[in-house]
Amino acid sequence: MKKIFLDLGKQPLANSFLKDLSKKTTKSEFFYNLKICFNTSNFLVSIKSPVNPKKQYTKKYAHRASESQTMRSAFKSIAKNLQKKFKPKRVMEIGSNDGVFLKNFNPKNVIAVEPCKNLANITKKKFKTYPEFWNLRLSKKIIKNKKEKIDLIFSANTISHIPNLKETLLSLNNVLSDNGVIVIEDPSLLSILKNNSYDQFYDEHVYVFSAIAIQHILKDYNLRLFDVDKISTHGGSLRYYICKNLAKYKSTPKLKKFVDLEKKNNLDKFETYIKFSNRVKKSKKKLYELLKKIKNENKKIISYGATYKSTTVFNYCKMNNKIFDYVTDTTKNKQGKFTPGTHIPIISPETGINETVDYAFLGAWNFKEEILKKEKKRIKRGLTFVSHVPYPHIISK
Ligand code: DWN
Repeated sequence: MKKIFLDLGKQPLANSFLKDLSKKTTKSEFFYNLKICFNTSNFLVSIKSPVNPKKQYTKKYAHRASESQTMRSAFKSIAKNLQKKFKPKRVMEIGSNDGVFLKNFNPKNVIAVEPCKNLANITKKKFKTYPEFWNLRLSKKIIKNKKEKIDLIFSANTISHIPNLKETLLSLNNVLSDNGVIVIEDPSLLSILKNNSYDQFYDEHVYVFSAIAIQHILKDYNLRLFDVDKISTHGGSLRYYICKNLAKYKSTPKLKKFVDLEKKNNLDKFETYIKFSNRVKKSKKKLYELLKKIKNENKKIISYGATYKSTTVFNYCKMNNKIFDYVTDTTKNKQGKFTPGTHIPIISPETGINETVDYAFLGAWNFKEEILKKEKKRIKRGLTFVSHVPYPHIISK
C-alpha cells in the first residue's frame, strides 16, 4: 500500500529553464503536484504521480554531468575500479549524459543509451549511442544487433528517473550475460533522511532507493543485490551491485551491515517518513526566516548553482527574485535563462560572483567542499555561504 508522507506543492519541471519572461513563455509553464509516498509492502519511496518522461528528457536537457571536478574524478575512479574488478568484455551505460563515465573505456567495447538527443549527439562522435529511452524494445534491439550479451551495465542517477521500474528491470535482465553485473548509483534514502535534503525530490527523481527496497524488488526479476558501496557523491549515494540469481557472486558482509543499518534507522517504517516530513516543514520556515532577516539588513543574496534540486527549494519555500538577485551557474546553456517557476535570472559566475555579493545560498550543496575551496579568497574578503543542509544555517568561516 502506498502512503503519502510529504507534499512539496505545485512544482515546475526541474529542467524547464525559461528562455525569456514573455507572457507566452510563462503562460505555457507546466506544473504538477509533487507528493511523495512510501510503499509499506516493498519499502519503496517514490513520487505519487510521476510526469511523462517525454516531457522531461528532451533535446533541451540542460544538466552536464562533467561540470564539476568532483564528478569527473568520481567517474574516472569508478570506471577504473569496475574494469579491474569485473574485466568486462562488453559494457553499456544507461543515461550516459555527456560521456563523462564512458570516456574512460575503449570505444570498441562500449554502448551508450541516452534519450536526450542533445547529449546523445555528444557521445555518438566516439561511442555507439542509442538516442532512446531504456525499455524492453531497446533491450531486444541491442541483443539482436550485438549478438553477445553485456557483462557490465553502469547507470548513475538514471534508473531512479524511469517510472516503469518493472520494465526497466526486465530489460536489464534481458541484456545481461550470465555472470554479468549491473552497477547502479543513486542518492541514498538514508542520507536524505539524515541530511533533511528534501530537495532530492523533484520530477526526475521518481524513486529514492534504499538497499532494503532494492533487495525486495529484485526478487521478482531473477536478479539479486550482492554488494553495496556507500559513496559521497550528491550528498550521499549508494552504489548497488546486482547480478542474476544464479551468477557466481556471493553476498558481501558489507551489504548485510548496510541493510541492518537501514533497518536500525527504521527505513521500513512509515512513522520515520512522517517525522522527516515534519522536519522538512520546519526547515522551510527556518530558511525563509534566515534569508528574510539577511535581506532586511539590506544585504545582497544570490544562489550558487542553478541545480535541479533548487527548483524544489525555491518553489516549496516560495523564494523568487525578491530574495535572490540572481543565480550563478557554470553550465553555458543555463546562463541567460530563468529558474523554473520562480523566474530568477541565471548568469555566469564570472559576471555574478564579485564584491557586491554578501551572501550566497548553496544550491549545489552537494559540492560544498569543491565550492568552498574554489571561493576561498572571496570568503576571506567577506562572501558568506548559507545552506539548508542539514538545517538552515550560515556556514562558518
Ligand atoms: O540526478 C540528477 C543529478 C545527478 O544531476 C539529475 N536529475 C539532474 C542533476 O541535478 P542537479 O542539478 O541537482 O545536479 P548537480 O550536479 O548538483 O548540479 C550542480 C550545478 O551547479 C551544475 O549546474 C553545475 C553548477 N556548479 C557551479 O555553478 N559551480 C557546480 C559547481 C561544482 C561549481 O563550482
